[in-house]
Amino acid sequence: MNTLKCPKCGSEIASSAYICWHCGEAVAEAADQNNQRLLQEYADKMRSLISSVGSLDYTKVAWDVTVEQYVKKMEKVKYILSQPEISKNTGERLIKRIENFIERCKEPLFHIAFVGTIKAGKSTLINALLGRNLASTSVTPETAVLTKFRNSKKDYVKVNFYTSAEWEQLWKSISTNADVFKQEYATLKADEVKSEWINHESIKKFINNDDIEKEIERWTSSKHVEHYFVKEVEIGLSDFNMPEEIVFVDTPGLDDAVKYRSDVTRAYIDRANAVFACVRSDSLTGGELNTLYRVFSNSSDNPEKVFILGTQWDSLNNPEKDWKVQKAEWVKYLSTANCFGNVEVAQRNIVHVAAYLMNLCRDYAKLERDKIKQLLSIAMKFDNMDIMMPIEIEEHLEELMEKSNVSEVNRRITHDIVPKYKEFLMKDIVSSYDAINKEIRQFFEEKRDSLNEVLQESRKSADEIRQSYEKAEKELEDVQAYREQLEMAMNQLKVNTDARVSELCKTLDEMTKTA
Ligand SMILES: Nc1nc2c(ncn2[C@@H]2O[C@H](COP(=O)(O)OP(=O)(O)O)[C@@H](O)[C@H]2O)c(=O)[nH]1
Ligand SMILES: [Mg+2]
Repeated sequence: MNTLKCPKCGSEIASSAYICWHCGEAVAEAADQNNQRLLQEYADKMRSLISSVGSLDYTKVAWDVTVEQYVKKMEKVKYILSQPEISKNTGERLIKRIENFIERCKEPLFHIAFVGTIKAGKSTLINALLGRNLASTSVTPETAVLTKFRNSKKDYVKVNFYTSAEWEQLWKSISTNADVFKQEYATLKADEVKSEWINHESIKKFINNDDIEKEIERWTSSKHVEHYFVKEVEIGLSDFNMPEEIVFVDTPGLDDAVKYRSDVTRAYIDRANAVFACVRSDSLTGGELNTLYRVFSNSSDNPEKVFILGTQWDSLNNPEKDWKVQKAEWVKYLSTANCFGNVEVAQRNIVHVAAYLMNLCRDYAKLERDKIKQLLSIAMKFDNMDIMMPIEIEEHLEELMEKSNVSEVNRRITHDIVPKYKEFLMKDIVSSYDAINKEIRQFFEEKRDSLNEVLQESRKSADEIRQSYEKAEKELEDVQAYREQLEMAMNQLKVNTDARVSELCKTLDEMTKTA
């Protein structure tokens, strides 16, 4: 790039620049007065933009100086992008991305997302990890709301609601065959309470330990009408056995009949710092593989943060034998370069789990008859325990809990993720910052190219005007010349005629004289 020094502030700028972008001084020579006026106008605008950007009130990021620098820079870019001349049509998407980035930089939170299709067993697993049933589970699709769990001194539930614009988008995205959704929405007479909850400001309630289950159910369970209008729930737990910065996130299914909700999950995969993708251990279908490929494509810098869980392992006819066959298949598909990259990591990060079995064992003392029966039928699948009667379950409880493999999932979190979470988090922020920077550069390059096109166009039209003016002038000259020729001819004619007339008169004179 050819550069020159700004005569005012001395900064180096491109020699093709019109205005110094450090101080706003007009540095180009204007062709005429009109251009001089325009240049001055833009230099004034630039100066005022530079001074407003300089005095912006930045979001404070107390936990890391580098991240704070990133936030400052992004807030400047956001301010510039928000100028009406720039934001028109194209800038808004980029502004949204920048806002999300700034938001995630505010706190050093490490999100562990549990994703997968509806009924894969995500919520049941979260309950097994939490040690109590807090996430709603059911045979019908249940988790429609992004639900976050994190450590807190006092238990609380914080609820965020959809804005009317978001609700409008959500409503439009309901698939035509979402009969169950529509039916339940009508049965619960949700439309009648809609206006009460849409645009509602967020609610944060501190709760006594025993009441928290009811409170969570009220906002997240499909049995309660309010859940339709809830966008996100955050649950603070005093017995959440993880560092303060770790957040578990239960997500709506990726095949939710309300596309808006599954899109939220899809977008969330990009935000998550580690992903536990839940797939029923008996079914790795094409659709699920596609989801897994997407998960990997968003974690390409570190596939070790992706775990594929073969859920509901106890549902296999012969869990131990059948899973061996299944897992060999999964490893084959998922050790490719676009996934785990090698067989060893795939072997390690594909883990089977039977969360429901874990929860039944955990709550054994309070189980009702039908649940005891379920537990028995699962326990009977393990030949080595030789369990035939309900009474025999009790002495094998520890063993059954170990079989559920929940402790292994827990170990992955506490051994493979927690000790390295700060390092992972910084890497994620840096790579997300780089990605946004790239997009910003691209945006401005495109903007510059399209402005250049406009400039070329207007130059071209100026040329055209000049050409047609020249043409008209030339035509005028031609007309002038023609007129002159005509005049000459006329004069000649007149002279000739005059001569002829006087000749005629002379002849007539002569004739009359002789007559
Ligand atoms: N047998 C068995 N059933 C499970 C297991 N995990 C979940 N389920 C059942 O599968 C259904 C859906 O589970 P849920 O956790 O709500 O799935 P989600 O939609 O992925 O959150 C429920 O009826 C659960 O009881 C498991 O490990 N074993
Ligand atoms: Mg769920």
